[in-house]
Amino acid sequence: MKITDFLTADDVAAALAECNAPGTFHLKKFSRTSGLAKKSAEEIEKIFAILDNDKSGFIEKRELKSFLQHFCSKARALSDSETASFVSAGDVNGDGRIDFSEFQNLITT
Ligand SMILES: [Ca+2]
Repeated sequence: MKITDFLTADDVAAALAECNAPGTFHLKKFSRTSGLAKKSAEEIEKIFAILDNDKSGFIEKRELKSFLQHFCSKARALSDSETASFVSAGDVNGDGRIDFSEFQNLITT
């Protein structure tokens, strides 16, 4: 299963176009445009499991680097500063990684 199975191709293409230039990735904008923000808790759980590549139960910074490639294999990698802002925006308990409830809050609020 892929994340794009939960979204429409047009919405994914629009979301990727908005952050094509390095340094322009903003998760909330991406979530709204791609439709991620409107997914149900069950769907977000499946999406989280896909992003948690090593099945640790957390999304770590190294897994975030390839975030955009889950939407298009040719998409760019996120930069260190983009992954750092991704984590700092969502990491409520300060452990340096994103758990499921943090991820859900990040993309839906
Ligand atoms: Ca992980």
